[in-house]
Amino acid sequence: MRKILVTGALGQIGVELVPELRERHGADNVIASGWRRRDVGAVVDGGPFEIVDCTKPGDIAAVVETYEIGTIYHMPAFLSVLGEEKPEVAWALNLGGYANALEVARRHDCSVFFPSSIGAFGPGTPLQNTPQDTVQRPNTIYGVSKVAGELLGDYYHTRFGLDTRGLRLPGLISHVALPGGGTTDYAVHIFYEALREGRFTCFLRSDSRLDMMYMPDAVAAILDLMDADPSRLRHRNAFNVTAMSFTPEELAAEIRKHVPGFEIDYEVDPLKQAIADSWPDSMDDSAAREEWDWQPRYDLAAMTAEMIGTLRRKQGEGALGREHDITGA
Ligand code: AKB
Repeated sequence: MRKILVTGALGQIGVELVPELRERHGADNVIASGWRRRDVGAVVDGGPFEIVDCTKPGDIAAVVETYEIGTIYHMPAFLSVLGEEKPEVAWALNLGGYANALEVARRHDCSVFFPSSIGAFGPGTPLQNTPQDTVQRPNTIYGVSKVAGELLGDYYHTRFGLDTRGLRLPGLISHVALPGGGTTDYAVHIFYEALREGRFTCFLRSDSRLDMMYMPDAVAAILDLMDADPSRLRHRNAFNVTAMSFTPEELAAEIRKHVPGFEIDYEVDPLKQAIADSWPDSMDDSAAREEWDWQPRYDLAAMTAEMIGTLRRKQGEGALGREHDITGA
C-alpha cells in the first residue's frame, strides 16, 4: 500500500487522527509530521515522525518521495482568533501551506484531505440550518483561507482529477489536546474549570449558539469521507458536518448534571463574540448524510458524560491539565 502522511500531526485533530490511522493501517504506514518535534508520545514515538514545515514545498515533497506517500491528511492551521493576531502568518500557513501540499500531491498523484470549518461562513450566510451551498463571505483571515482552500481543492479535482475531499468541521471537543487560538475553545476549557474550580468565566455571551462535535466523531467523519465511494460524491470541498448545537448556558446546564453547583459567568471578549456571531448556529449536513452516510454518535448529553468521566479519572491520577497544549503546535 502507498503510505499516508499527516501534516500538522501535533495539532488538536492530528494527535487523535494519527493513532487511529496507525491502528487501521499499521504504524509504519502512517508518517506523522510537524514543524518541530514535541513530546507527544503516541504521535512522535508510535511510528515514523518527520519535521515538515508546510510553508516550504520542498519539505512536503521530500517526505512524499522518501516514503512513497499516496494520501495526505493536511491538518496544520492557525485558528480563528490567533489568525486575527497574525493574519499574514495565518494566510501563509492556512492557504500557502495547503497550496504547497496540493502541488506536491498533483505531481505524485496523492489523495488529499483538507479540514475546512464553520469559519468558512460569515455575514450574509443563513445562520440557521446553514445550507451546503450558500453565501460564503467570512470576515476573518481564518475564514478567508478556508474558503480559498475549499475552492483550491475543488480546482485541483476538476482541473487535474486529483482526489481532494474536505469537511467543514464545527467546534471540536476533546480530552486529549487542549485547544488554542480558536473561538470555540471555551467548550473545552469549561470542562477543566468545572472539575478544578467548580466555576467558569466564558468569553462568549450565554446565548451564543454554535455547532460542535466530539473528537471521536470528527476522526470518524474524516476517515469515512476518505473511504467513501467517489462515484457517490457530488460535493468534495467541503461537506457541512455537525453533531450538536448548543449555547454556553446549555452546556453549563448539562455539566451541572455531573458537577452539582457548577457556576458560569460571562466576560464577553468583543473580538471572539463578533466571530461567533458570524458563524452558523446549526448547519444542514444532509449532503454528507446522503453522499457518504455521515452519522454522528455523540450528542450533548453523551459527549458531556464521557468528557466528565474521562477528566475525573485523570484528576484522580493527578494528570488533569497535563494534556498536550496545541498552541503553536
Ligand atoms: C475555531 O474556533 O477557530 C475553530 C473552528 C471552529 O474552526 N475551532
